Amino acid sequence: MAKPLNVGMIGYGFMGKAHTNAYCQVNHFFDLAYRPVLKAVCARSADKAKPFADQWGYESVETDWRKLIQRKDIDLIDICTPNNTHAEIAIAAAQAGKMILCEKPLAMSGPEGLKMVEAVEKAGVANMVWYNYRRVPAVTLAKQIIDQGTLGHIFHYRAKFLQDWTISSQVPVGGQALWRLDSSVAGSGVTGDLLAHCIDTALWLNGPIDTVSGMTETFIKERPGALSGQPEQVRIDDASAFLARFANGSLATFEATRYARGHKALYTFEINGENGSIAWDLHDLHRLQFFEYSGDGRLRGWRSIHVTEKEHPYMENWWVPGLQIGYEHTFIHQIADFLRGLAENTQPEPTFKDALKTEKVIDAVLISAKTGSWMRCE
Ligand code: SOE
Repeated sequence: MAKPLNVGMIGYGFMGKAHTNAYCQVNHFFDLAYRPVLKAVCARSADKAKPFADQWGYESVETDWRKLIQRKDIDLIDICTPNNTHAEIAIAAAQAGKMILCEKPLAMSGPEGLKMVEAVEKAGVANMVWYNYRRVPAVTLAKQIIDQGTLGHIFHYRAKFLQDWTISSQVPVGGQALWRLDSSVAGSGVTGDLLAHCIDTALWLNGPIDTVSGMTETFIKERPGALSGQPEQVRIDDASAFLARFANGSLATFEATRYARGHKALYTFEINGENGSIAWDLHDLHRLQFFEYSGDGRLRGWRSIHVTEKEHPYMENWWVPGLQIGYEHTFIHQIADFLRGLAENTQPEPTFKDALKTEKVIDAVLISAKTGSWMRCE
């Protein structure tokens, strides 16, 4: 019988659902020593938290996160709140001795992220950041292929995350739904929101980034304020692109925008090595494109691997070969790995310390975009 692990979730939005769904599903599909129990959900307004608790099966509701983290019956705090609240909550939760799962990006900046890393390390509590795309089976397969050296020396890394939901100048800034457009809450725009994913995956697949040269743009400089009703200045970056040099010598380009008409969440990456290449696309997430330069030249070509076989990462826990899984499963995989780590006394990645590396790249990109200089990521 799996041991209960009592979860206190702070926040109830899009990520609150994705994480809660993972807690509900994980023990049905993975054989684990721990079982998440939905103890409490916390939101400032009980009117919002109560229906969420009822719908998802949380046993109780809190309206003050400080009270939640002091509760003796809570083992793990899951932070699903906007970016500007992550640090304060995580540091207090670590001091209260709770395990912490935190939504991405870790923090508003590298220095803030460092304080979070110090707090969890001092408290010795298990911690992880929800960079969920690492746990798409096709992306994990890419990691396995790279780690076994199949691509040989890596020359290029190319990543994009394209959306189109802020093209209208009437999309307001701020408030509950649109905090991502408010720099005081989000920190940055697409750099911290979308490029954070691309950077996390890239650091995982291709190692550290040494230097970056970035550019950002805010296309719509004033928007209606969701709360004030008045025009407000927009301070986030709407689009962001940077060049990078990895420590392994490879050259990279990264791009993210919310102004790529026609694209909703087109996260793609491609890696080119001396013996092969890999490409992946979130809109077709169960496929990995793979080119291997070997064998009979007449038969060489890109293959599209349908990542649904029992041999593929995570897939033996799901349906029969050929049947796909999707976005929500990446969160289930992440919590499965976390629970396995608890049982085995290992710390699955990305930890706060891993996610801090992404913050440092983000900071360097934003400074570079302001100064026009190449920046080191340290
Ligand atoms: C933004 O639209 C967003 O929801 C990000 O915040 C998520 O992290 C990304 O996975 C999908 O897009």
